[in-house]
This record gives sequence, C-alpha cells and structure tokens, in this order.
Amino acid sequence: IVADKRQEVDLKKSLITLPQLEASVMMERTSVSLAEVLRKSNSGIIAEHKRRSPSKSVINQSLSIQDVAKGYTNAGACGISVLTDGKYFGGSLDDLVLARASTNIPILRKEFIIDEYQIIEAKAYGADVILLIAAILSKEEIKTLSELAKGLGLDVLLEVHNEEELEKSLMPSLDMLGVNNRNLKTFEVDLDISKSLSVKIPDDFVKVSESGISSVKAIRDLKAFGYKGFLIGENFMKTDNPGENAKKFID
Ligand code: IGP
Repeated sequence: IVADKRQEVDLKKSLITLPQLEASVMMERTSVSLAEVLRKSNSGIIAEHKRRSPSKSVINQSLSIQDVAKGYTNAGACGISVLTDGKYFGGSLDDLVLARASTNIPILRKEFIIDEYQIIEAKAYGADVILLIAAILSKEEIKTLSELAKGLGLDVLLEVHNEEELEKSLMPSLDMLGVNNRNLKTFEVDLDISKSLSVKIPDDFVKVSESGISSVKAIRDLKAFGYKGFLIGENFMKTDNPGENAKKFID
C-alpha cells in the first residue's frame, strides 16, 4: 500500500501543485473538532462511508455519498469517515467534496497518509480530521505530519494495533488515539485489543475504538474501558439505509 501511495502522490503533485491546492476556498474554512464533539457526546458514533474493502469486497455500491452523509447526520452521528482510497476501498476525493457539501458535522479523511501533500489535500477538499496509521509511519513521520495538520487546524486521529505502535506514537500533536480491532494483515477482528490497550493510553487523548463493532452491547463494554469514540463502517453500510441503522446505535 505504501508503495502504491508513494506513486499516487508523486503523480498528483505533478497534476495539481501545492500552490494550486492552497488556493482552494476550503483552506479558509474553520474546521470542526471531532475530538471536542466526542468529549461531549454520549453516543460517540463516527459513521463510515465504505463501498468495498479488501476483507469483504463489495459492501454497498448503490447508494450516493450525499444520501449516506445526510443519513448519518440526521441520525445524530458525531462525525463521518470518508474513505478516499480508490484502489482498495473504491473511494475518491470527489466523495470527500460531496460529503462536505452534504453535512456540517466533522469529516475524517480516511486515507493511507504518507506525505504532507495529502494533508494539505485533506484540508483543501473539506476534511476536519486526518487519520495517521502508526503501522506505516516512523515516529519522526508521525511528528512532522501531525504538526502540519495541527497547523492547518485539523484534528489528528492516530491509529495503532499493538503496544509497540502505541509507545512509539504518543505525542502532544495528536488529539485522538484509535485502536484498530482489525489486524490489517490477517483481517482478523478482536475487540479485546481495544480493551487491553486502553490502560496504556493517557487520559489527554480521546480514545476511539475502530472496526468490527456491530452491537450496542459492544459499545457499552468499550465505554467501560474509557472509549469515547466508535468508528463503524461495514455494519452500517451493508444495509439499504445506513443512517437508519446508525440511529439504533445513537438513540
Ligand atoms: C471501520 P468496520 O469493520 O466497522 O467496517 O471498520 C473502520 O474502522 C475501518 O474501515 C478502518 C480502516 C482503517 C480502513 C480502520 N482503519 C485504515 C482503511 C484504513
């Protein structure tokens, strides 16, 4: 994935230059902090738009991103996660633009970020939050990228899957710590990963549990371990009405 992204970013840089990106009207927009919304929320739902995935192939190809974003917003979600990776998840930057035009709640750009260019891009296309994945970044990269994002007013969600990743990553330029319950290599899901890592996450970060969450009970259990955010994709998207489905987790 990292090699694919390197190639993709190098190509994009030649098509749309940094000064062109920086001229986007969205650069003037004041971002909404997802971490702040989660701190005040009881539900903590971050609802994801996900057409397909490497682990499940097709999830939902028939709904428009606008309808999904509006449905999640009306359901009372704290934020919306929009996958912009095309190759593995069938997403695009167009999805980000259309989602932005459909909602005012915080939007997370879900992407494999390896370069500063992608962060400027996230801001220029209307995101409020970026994801950084510890498994594909060094400590120095996490620091440079997260500081750039903070400078643009974006929130940073740092994703880890084990203790080593967590230990190398803790730094003040992060807002939220996400524990991915899915192993990105084997695709195996285990919510106990969130539970066991929770004690190692200092209280100044908002704790988010990601992937494989499919019941209200699972959320209740995770809340007892200090989690304030719950990132849910497949469970909502596999139905004809993701917003209606999300509502069941919010009311
Ligand atoms: C959502 P799920 O199992 O509810 O569809 O998972 C989200 O956590 C998952 O899409 C995800 C992801 C990622 C995707 C978590 N981290 C990194 C791509 C890249």
